[in-house]
Amino acid sequence: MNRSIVQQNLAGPLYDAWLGYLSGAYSRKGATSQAVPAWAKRIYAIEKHEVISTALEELTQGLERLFGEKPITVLSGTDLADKQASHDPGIWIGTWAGNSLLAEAFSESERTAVHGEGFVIREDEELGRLFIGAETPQGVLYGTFHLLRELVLAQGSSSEADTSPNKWSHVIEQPRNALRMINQWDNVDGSIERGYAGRSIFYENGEFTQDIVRIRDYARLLASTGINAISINNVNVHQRETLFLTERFLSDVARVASAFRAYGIRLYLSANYASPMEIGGLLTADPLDEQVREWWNIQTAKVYAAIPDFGGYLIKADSENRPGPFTYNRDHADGANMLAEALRPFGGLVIWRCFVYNCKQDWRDRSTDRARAAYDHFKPLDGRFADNVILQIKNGPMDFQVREAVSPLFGAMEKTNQVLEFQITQEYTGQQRHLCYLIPQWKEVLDFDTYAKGQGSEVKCIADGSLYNRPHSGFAAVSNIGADTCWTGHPLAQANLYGYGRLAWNPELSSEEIADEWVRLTFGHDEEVVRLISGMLLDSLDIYENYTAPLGVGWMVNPDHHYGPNVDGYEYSKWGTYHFADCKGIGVDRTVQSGTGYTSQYHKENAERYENVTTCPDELLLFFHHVPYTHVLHSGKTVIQHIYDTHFKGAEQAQALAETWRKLEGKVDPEIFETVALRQDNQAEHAKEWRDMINTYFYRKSGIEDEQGRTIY
Ligand code: GCV
Repeated sequence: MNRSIVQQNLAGPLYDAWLGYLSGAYSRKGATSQAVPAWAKRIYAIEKHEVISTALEELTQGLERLFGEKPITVLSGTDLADKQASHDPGIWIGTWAGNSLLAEAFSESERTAVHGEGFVIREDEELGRLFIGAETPQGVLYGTFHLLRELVLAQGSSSEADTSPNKWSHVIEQPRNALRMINQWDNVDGSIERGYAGRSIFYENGEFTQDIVRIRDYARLLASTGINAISINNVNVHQRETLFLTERFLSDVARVASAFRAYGIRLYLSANYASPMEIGGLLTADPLDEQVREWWNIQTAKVYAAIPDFGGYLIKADSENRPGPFTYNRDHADGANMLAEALRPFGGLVIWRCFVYNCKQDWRDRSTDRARAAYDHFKPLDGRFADNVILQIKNGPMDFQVREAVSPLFGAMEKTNQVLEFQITQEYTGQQRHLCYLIPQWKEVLDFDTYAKGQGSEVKCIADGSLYNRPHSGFAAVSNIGADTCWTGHPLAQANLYGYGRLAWNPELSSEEIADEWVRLTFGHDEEVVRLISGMLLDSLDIYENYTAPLGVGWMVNPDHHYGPNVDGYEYSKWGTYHFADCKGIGVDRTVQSGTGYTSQYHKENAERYENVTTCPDELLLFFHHVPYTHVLHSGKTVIQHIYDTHFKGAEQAQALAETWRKLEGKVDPEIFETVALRQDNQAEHAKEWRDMINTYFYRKSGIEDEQGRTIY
């Protein structure tokens, strides 16, 4: 192995993220020194497959970093036969089909317990051998990353169970979700829509970047958490990116695809629905027009000629001024099925976004409700989509607010493939200048019971396809990375990227487990460091919610860039995002009885709970109801007092976060320390701005004094 895995000029704790394998002086702190296991000295990998070679490279480098000794690798079948005969210790990696020893090392029941990208690890203690086996090379790679992660975590454990060799006697892992996807919102000019971590690592000045090493390093980070798919350009496909499907750019796309392929990740492109007109010279993009259909068939075949394992198209149509089938009086099933037909011969997928709403609403019109839009558009189409179409549904019906209801489309379409869309990039949650660990928010969505097939019909069972036994399903999320050395602007925002991948693999992991893993992998095992950073992460979402828009009403941000408080920023705009505050009360009436009727989009149990102001949960009260400021919450406080209290508290908590971080000086890498310290100080200052603007606004509107007489302007 003569190639180092990571980009050398950037390598360091910020860049290595959670894959540093405790290489730095700071992250070594608290690690127990482990005896080098007998098997860690030699790796057998006889199969010739790119992804197995990647697994081998990762394992070699990881074990060397962990134990200070570079393992010997045995690649050829002949060597292997000798070594097997001599019963040397070592790690065997490979697939059942490609390596007979691996097939023998596992029982039939173990082999049938995993399929596709799952893996089994088994140790033969007596012979000092460890086997990582899977049905596919991807499974082998995930097993390899699992082993490395667990070895690092074991260094922080004092429990014998964790460090004893028996730990490896039997590990079986199977990803819960088939599609575990990342969406880049990168533009070919090098900018990133809603990106807060520098410029794009994919593009600069209208061309693909030449720096394939950085892209490979990104693939590596993603694969280590289990990600298996990526779309590499913004869903808002502009003129030049429309050309990605053509000869002009296809060889560049293919180059990027091969960097991801080495890590078992399939590449997708966001495509412009109007491509047949914009680049095909046709006069229409009508999905039922024969010429249009033929154009997509031919163009798609060209894409597959360049990238045989191309994943498919991600489509944003009839949304926020993007073209779509509505122009031709066709519906979204017509549009999606046309693309499905073009992709089907190659096994490709259409991932069709449900973020479709009227973005030119009249703010005076209180009957139109943006929250209703996705369900109203797509529910009637259930059963009409081709089997290689997947609908991509945002977690909430509005747009990635810190708090909003769960989209009622989950559980509404039993005959349609669906993936759940999260936003890792912190558009509305502090833009990676504020700390906001999003895993607890995502967990709430995943655990939300839709009651679609009675109790126990949680969103996670719809996302993984099990509730309706769908052939395609999974997770997608908007990436939070850019060309910053630390990838994510705020170094602690790496935890969101890591956590997304881990949750997509296993939605049963808790926020606490994920935080603990990430902190230990990134910062080492000093118990004080682990306690303080995990605590900061786990408190951060509530803190952010406390000082921003109250009780689920959302928005209250500056238009366009969406950073910072502006209570009426969107109140008289066309975007359909209103709070309706006046001198008497606030909130959006989405009830059937007196409002927009949105509550009826849920199954009975949730519909009734949200419809009734007395059973509606406090945290979503203003999302569902318009109430007076004097309305008393379940907490016993009035709405106005809740607003004052949470905003004073949130600003204090943000200050406390900054102070907690300061305690880590000298205990974490100095560069990380300084970068985070600066951001936490800014967050503390900015939280005061939020506090004062929100409190002052509602004090002036309502004329109601704070019970505690604190300063409001
Ligand atoms: C890529 C929100 C964002 C847009 C984004 C859009 C979407 O409206 O502000 O930047 O566009 O969501 O998800 O398509």
